[in-house]
Amino acid sequence: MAVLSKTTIAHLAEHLENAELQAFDVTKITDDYPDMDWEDAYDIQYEIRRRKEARGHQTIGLKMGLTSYAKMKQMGVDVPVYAFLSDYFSVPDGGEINMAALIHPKVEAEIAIITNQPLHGPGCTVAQVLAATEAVVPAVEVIDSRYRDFKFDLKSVVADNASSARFVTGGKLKRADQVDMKTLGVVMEINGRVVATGAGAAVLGHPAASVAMLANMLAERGEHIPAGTFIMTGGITAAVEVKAGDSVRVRYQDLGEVSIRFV
Ligand code: OOG
Ligand code: MG
Repeated sequence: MAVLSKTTIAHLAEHLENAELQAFDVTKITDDYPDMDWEDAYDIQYEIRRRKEARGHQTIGLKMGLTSYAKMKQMGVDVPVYAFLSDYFSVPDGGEINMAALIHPKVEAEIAIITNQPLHGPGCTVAQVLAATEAVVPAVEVIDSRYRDFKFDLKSVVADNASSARFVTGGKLKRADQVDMKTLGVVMEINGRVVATGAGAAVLGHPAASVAMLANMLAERGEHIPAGTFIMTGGITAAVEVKAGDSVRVRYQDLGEVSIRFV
């Protein structure tokens, strides 16, 4: 049951997208709309997606967020969320990210998958996700909440496309039966110093559980995960702040490494 009017949804989508595109921070929207509900929050996110697609941007994937205990604890929340990835979020491996286009970016080490069959909820399971996994891919996400000081509640962050800003994939691609996503280790380094470590199990016990949850959450809106979808399963460790000049490298067990530099 949505609470906000269509006009308010459109206004808030424009407000948050402007903050993203012009790189300025805003106060969290629940301060002004304390009664907004989950459906409103996703309606705003879908309206931002519609605006980008109307301008010719393709939606090239989906992501889950707040799927690890480290992330939930860092952000003070307890339920995962999902969001979309637009074509211009993608940065090549080894590439540069311009700090001027972002507000206060942080980096996250993630495991991504690409599906080869549609996944429908409710009731989607880890086994179904594994059977529908074409490839497991290493990914680094750059999140950049549009909210001041990265402070938000869940509805505000859902509306803000779960802080999505940039992402990088690289390394090696493996089939689902060639890697154990649960024990797969990751090591994040900034300027050669290890800043975070973890394993796939940090993400809801198994990264595939994150994809199953995505299918089940999408079902609430009458949607599913189409075959061929690229999905980032969520940060394994807490997100790490970066500044201009930082080189970020994440090494993945069996999957090679991904790197980016902030300028
Ligand atoms: C929300 C986005 C979280 C993840 O991987 O957990 C996310 C945030 O923490 O700003 O992308
Ligand atoms: Mg993430």
